[in-house]
Amino acid sequence: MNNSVKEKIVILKKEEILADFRLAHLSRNLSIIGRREVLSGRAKFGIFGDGKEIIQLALAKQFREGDWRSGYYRDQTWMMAMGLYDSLQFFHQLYGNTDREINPGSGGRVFNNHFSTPNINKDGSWLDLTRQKNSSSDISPTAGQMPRLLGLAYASKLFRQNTDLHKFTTLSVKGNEVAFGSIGDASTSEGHFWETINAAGVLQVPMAISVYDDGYGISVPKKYQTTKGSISEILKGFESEPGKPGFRILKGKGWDYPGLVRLYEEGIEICRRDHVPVLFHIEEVTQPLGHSTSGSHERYKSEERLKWESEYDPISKMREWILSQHLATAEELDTIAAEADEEARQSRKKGWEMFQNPIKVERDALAKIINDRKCRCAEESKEAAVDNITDDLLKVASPIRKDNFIAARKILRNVCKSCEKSENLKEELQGWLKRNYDDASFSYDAFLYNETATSVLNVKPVPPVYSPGSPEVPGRQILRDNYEKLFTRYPLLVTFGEDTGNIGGVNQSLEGLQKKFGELRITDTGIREATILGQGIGLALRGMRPIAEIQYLDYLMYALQLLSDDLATTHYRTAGRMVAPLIISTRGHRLEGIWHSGSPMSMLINSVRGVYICSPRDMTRAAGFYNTLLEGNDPAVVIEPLNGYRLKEKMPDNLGEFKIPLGVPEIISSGIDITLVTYGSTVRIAAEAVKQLAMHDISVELIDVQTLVPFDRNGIILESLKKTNRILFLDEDVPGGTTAYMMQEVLEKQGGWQYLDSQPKTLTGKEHRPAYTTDGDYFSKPSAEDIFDAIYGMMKESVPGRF
Ligand SMILES: Cc1ncc(C[n+]2csc(CCOP(=O)(O)OP(=O)(O)O)c2C)c(N)n1
Ligand SMILES: [Mg+2]
Repeated sequence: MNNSVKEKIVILKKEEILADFRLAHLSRNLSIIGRREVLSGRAKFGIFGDGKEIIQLALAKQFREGDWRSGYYRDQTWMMAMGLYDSLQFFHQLYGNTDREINPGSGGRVFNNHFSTPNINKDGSWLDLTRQKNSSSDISPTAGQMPRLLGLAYASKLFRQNTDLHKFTTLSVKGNEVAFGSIGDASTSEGHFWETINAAGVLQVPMAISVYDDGYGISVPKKYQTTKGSISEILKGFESEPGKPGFRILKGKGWDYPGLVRLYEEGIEICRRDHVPVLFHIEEVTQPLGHSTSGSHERYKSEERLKWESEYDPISKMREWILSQHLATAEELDTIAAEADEEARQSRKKGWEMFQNPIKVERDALAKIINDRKCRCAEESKEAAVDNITDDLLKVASPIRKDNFIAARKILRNVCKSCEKSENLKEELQGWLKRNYDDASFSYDAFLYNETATSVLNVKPVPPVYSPGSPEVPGRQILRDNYEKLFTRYPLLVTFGEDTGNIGGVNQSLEGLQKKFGELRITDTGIREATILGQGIGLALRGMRPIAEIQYLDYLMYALQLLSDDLATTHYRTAGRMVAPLIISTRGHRLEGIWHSGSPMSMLINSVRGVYICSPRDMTRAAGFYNTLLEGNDPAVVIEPLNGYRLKEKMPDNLGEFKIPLGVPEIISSGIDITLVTYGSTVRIAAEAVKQLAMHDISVELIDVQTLVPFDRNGIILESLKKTNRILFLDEDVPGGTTAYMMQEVLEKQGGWQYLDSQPKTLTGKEHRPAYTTDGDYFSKPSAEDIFDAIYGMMKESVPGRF
């Protein structure tokens, strides 16, 4: 140990050391009590930070206001040491308390030890992120925190190196913020870890990642996880060398309090100052309570290992060290530990009461309605049922809301129809149900999308404007010239992806813009879709306006897991306290061959609810969506139609200003015989078919839905169906895919079934992906002839005399 640091700790920070000792004890006790709460049935599941306490005390000392965390479920001590979490909140999380005022990280939406801090106020405006310690919102999939961590760190690089951003003083102080990450040893086996490490080395960002190496991933030991059994050993090739920037790799021991304090002080200073990524490999870490409440580690750890873990328990080791340094007596430490234990016990009691009381109030209000009822039903069996259900409910010792609702709904079924007075009871019960359902809906359903004034759904539409001389240009030029306006208007806007920078995109939609706006704004990346997405998420959380480019829709699958698990749930899982307004720009639908012609839209819409899905039919519409999205704070995917870059469109006069609203279909051609509903590239093919059908006296109303999520917010398709009474849903997805989704929206949700005179139909791509060449496309995806035949057939069936 370095003497000066030792002295600094011993002489300057005695109180701090003892406070750390107290916190370590408190945290450990919370873990112990938390586990008990699950085993006794009061809480559902628990995963805790035992064994990792000391590392996190050292980590927290280096974490400043403005810094960011992207970690995992072991970080309770760290969060407490930063003042972002306390013993009472520990129990709110454990019981799943849905009150977001007292359980602010998630409002009970994720299980315990998944943390977050808000980045917006309740009105949707941005918080001053430089005046708070920030934690992004944790997710359970192992290593899922890594790609986002890259983005959080990358933001610092942009805020430092792009001096135009220095004025955004509530987002960053010239990029001096470190992005801290944590991960377990076993999770370093995941692809996300490696992709992130490589990208961080390439980008040279202030990312400080700690690997807590406790030797196991649940029951599976390191020898099955990591080559040579050591992550720092195999990462050696990533280490910086003179003239070859890479990583700084530091090693520490999970029980060595003074050593860890010094290690983090040294490592974070370099990381912050030089923007070098640093990896802390913390070995000799224990897990005294086992992985989680779902099992016990005695089943898979050897006697020797268990013995070693008990000897090297970090809190015992810290205690030994404090005593050896004569910083406190054994009695003093016992008193501190006892105090911490008492706090944990009191918090459990209080947390449980705070969880149970509102449920009991809700239950008692129900019981009062029943007990005060005036009517007594003549049907004795019903009368008895009402009483029995109520009695049973009151007997439940630790009720949850579900118990209350089951009882209320069953009682309602037994309210006698014949008894006039019973109407009162019925009304009162229905009132109780409505009130509490509204409340439950806020607790469990709200905030899938931004509901504040900054929702993109509030952005005022502006149509594209044309003048007589407006030229016809290839679609890509509209995107390019529109981007030019956007990059001028929004200094926080950046875009990055494969081939995005130097050549201006594979389809030249950013041609020449890197030269004009610089490499920090229009940037090439490696081939790494998952971390391109993570880079975007991290930037968006920090208040930047990223457009992450995924080169082709088919390759979005590499990023789909994070799109679904992380981005799509960010707002929801933070109970509306965090936004990540990331725009993902990709291109899809028709081209040639299995991996470039895909249109897996149902895969997308079904896995990323929480992210808007725009499917423009041309580049004017695509540009219009970017213009709209940049005015709001929601994440969205925009799928540019791959075959549209060279097709000519009229250049709007008001580039950068026209805004296409989300969820508002456009009627492309009006007609009276049948409604044809589609989106994206098939709009053009459908328009061709509509012309051909007109020559055979069939009048088709062609509707482009424009965005799949949200879908037709004003019921435009329903109005069309009321007129035509026939409908065909068309796309390039698989049978039963997005056409089935659109059909459900129109027939079931909008109530369109009432207006049908013919069987509603779908026309889709085949189940397989199209074979290579134009003929592959023709025989696998709907053509104008297929559409013609489908509609002609429907018309003939319903009006045989006419055809
Ligand atoms: C993608 C994914 N696969 C599997 C799991 C189940 N799982 C949860 S924790 C865990 C082990 C993680 O071990 P490690 O990274 O060493 O962290 P530790 O729990 O030991 O701190 C596993 C396999 C998961 N959450 N996510
Ligand atoms: Mg582990």
